[in-house]
Amino acid sequence: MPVRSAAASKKQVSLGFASRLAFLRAQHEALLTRPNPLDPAWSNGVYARHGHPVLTAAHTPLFWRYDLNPKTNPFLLERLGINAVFNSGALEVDGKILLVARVEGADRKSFFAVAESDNGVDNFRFWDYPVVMPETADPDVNVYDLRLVRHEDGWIYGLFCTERKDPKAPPGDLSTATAQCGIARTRDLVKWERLPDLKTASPQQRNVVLHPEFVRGQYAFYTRPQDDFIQAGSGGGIGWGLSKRMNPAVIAKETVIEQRAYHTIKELKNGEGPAPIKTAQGWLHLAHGVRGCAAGLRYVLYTYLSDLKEPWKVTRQPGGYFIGPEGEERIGDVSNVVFSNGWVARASGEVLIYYASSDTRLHVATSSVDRLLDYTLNTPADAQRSAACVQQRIRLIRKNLAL
Ligand code: M1P
Repeated sequence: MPVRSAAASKKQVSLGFASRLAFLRAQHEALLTRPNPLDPAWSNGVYARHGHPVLTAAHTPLFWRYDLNPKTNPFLLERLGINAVFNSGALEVDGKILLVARVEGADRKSFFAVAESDNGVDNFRFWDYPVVMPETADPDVNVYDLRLVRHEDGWIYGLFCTERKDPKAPPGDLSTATAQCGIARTRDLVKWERLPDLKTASPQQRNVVLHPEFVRGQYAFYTRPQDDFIQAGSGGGIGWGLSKRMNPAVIAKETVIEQRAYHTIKELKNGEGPAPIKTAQGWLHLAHGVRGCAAGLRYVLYTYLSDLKEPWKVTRQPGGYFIGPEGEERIGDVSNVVFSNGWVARASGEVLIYYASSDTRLHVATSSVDRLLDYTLNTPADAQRSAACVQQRIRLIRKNLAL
């Protein structure tokens, strides 16, 4: 339709802007307030899956993405897109669940942002501003996968991966990077104090997690030494180390306590998830295991238990995976991946397990400490060989058929 005057044109534009904004706001609000019931089709008894993701790119506030001023953005275009919201640290604060999510911009850079919910399964809303994470003298190029830990020293720590271009990369190689463990602490998740990066002898580190209690009077860390940026290489496995202080944190001796193993779910890599939960039976751990297949890397989650007094001693480990990608979880930026760096054990015994799928979105599964312990203590260990697995299953079948 021809525009008859400048005034009419202006009116049309502003009308278009207002109605589009109203539409976007209504759509956003509907997403944020959508209930997240249990998935009725899921029934392994170990945990319940909730049907919808708890956070996605679309959950981020409109005012993070759009310039909402009709004068400077008359078409109401997205100015700073968000690509994904996934791997998230988690903490209960005054009865609310706070997640510190990995938010990845359309420009591939990740940052951290806090989202809050009263019940931990739906109605998550991001705080107005993302986390302003201070940098060290050697600025991070990318930060991600923050593990939140309320340590017995009184601080809330955030340990995360800090990634920088490898200074030793040959000219023209724009992908070789180094990963190390960044450390910051806070009292309120708003103001963060950055501490020096963790020092270990390993050339690279990812998935480093702070143990919530002092061990032998020292800060204790789960590490994941690796030879290069992607490959765990000759070593790998979940490591353990102590440091006298956090500023700076230095691990002189790193020991692998949870090994990778041939033809298992953790053949290529593994890594600690969130900080372990203290139970009467020992420390309950959630970790991820990675294997290679024709489709690339497959990431699944598994649990294990370690000794209460000597948390570096693994006491029990069920065979197989605990959570694997299902349905739409299988597809995303990095498909066939589930990853977790946050869970919350509530006073009621309920456990909220936050896991991301395919580096794209964040989900919640609910369980309880009792169920997770039952699963971890009573699921048979990996029998290592097909014939032994058949015998393992025959024992279960015989028991059941004799009932
Ligand atoms: O893409 C899958 C995951 O890959 C890395 O984990 P890991 O070091 O164990 O291989 C991380 O980049 C993680 O963020 C990502 O989800």
